[in-house]
Amino acid sequence: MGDIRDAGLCRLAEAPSFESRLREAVEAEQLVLYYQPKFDLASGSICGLEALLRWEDPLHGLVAPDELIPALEHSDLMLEVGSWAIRHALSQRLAWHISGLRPPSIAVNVSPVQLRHPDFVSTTCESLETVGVGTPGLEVELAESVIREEGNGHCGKLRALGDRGVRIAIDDCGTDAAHFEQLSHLPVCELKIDRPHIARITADPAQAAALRATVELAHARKLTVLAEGVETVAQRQLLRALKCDRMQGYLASRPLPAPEVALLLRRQVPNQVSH
Ligand code: G
Ligand code: MN
Repeated sequence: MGDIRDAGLCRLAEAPSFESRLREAVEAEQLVLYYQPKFDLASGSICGLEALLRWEDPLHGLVAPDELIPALEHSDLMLEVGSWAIRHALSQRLAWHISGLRPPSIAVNVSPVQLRHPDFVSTTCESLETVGVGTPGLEVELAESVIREEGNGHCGKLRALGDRGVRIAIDDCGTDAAHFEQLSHLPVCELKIDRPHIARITADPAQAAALRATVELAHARKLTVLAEGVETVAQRQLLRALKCDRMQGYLASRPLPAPEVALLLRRQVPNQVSH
């Protein structure tokens, strides 16, 4: 566009028109959720789905979450889109349930902007009441940095969600044990180890040892450990040997649009039609 003179200096989200077009996209319901399955490492079965926000921008094509989320946080749209994502993911789960499938719980990424809002728990519980199917149907993923910096201040909210059967997962975790002490005060169920750490485990024995220690500490606290961004068979084999519980990544499945998830779930329940 004419007013973007230096593409190197002007990232997509900083373009003057980006925010207003994003606002229009939200109003026109152009944002969609993709779902990336989480797999149990021992059995290979699907044990969860992570909802990931996408925007099919007619001008720039698919806008990735790492560009989209900061733009939403920078505008005042994050609260609205964040609670839409929770409601929409739960409605989708309900729709799969009604069509005879047995959907696992759905994880939704929650921004610190949402977590800080005084109505976050009540809005989430409202969605669970209107479109939830049993428990545990919802998982909330919070970035490790947010938990480290302000987790203690949100303890009451996390407990209130935990009491409603919502699982809390810590996203983008490292493998240093420093934060375990803090986590022991919070109702956390799962640690998701960030992709760069998983990418190194097969080449770097020290990284594999650090992950082994993390898994042991997590299990001692009754937490599950999920490896993110698993891309090779060798990584999966090592993760099994290290007693990691779950995995996510392109090796098993990319994030999928809802109709493809339904096909995948149908294949998981071969006796489905005869019931
Ligand atoms: O921060 P969070 O873990 O929620 O980010 C998930 C992002 O990682 C998604 O955008 C998803 O498309 C991407 N992703 C998921 N699995 C893989 C993978 O195996 N490899 C790579 N490179 N990216 C992945
Ligand atoms: Mn996540």
